[in-house]
Amino acid sequence: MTKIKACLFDLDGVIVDTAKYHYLAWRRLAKELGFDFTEEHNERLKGISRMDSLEILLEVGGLTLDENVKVKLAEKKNNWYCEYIAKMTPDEILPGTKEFLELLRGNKIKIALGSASKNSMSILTNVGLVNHFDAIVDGNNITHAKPDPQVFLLGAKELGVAPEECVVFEDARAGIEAAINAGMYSVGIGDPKILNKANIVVSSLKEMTLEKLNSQIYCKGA
Ligand code: B16
Ligand code: MG
Repeated sequence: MTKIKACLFDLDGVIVDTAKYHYLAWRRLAKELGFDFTEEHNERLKGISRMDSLEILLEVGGLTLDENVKVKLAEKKNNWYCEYIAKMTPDEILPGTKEFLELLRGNKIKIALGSASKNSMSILTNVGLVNHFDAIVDGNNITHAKPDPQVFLLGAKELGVAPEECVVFEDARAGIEAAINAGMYSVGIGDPKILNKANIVVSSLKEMTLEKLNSQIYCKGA
């Protein structure tokens, strides 16, 4: 039977809800460019890198722009986003997260972050969670975006744990696919219809227990 030795967490949508700040900043950019960007459009950006998100936004607005202009627009959006996240406090940690991280640490299970964001350090610092992680891998360390497994494989490597002993916690379909591609187990946080490839789906980390972590679900074929 497989014993889980490490847990890897996505950031946006799992630890904190920064999607709302991404949305405010992208909508502000769209407005400046002369079109509307709805919350429905924003759903398409979850878990996607900053430049890929900009491509989707420009597609929504029907705009084709030069690469150097795109880089400046992404920078502008990021500056606004950084202003929003600078005001984040520990109150914004999603329900059950801190308790679950502490439960894992108390049971000697290693913890890593595996996020596409290049702003993860500021976010974790502002909400007071940096010291809860044994390794932090984010958009600054990777060249391939989810569903590529790079971010999670690097996390497992930094922790010194084999992929088959790891569980990934993710809110995005691309993130669950990245976990599968890494040969890891996965827990979806959110809608079971969207996250149907995960081993199990819960509505928040408040529902997670050690029993669920080591349950039969993870031991299929092990
Ligand atoms: P940044 P995750 C992702 O974080 C977000 O879900 C996605 O919306 C964002 O575009 C991406 O990070 C890049 O973020 O602009 O801060 O580098 O879900 O992988 O933790
Ligand atoms: Mg996410």
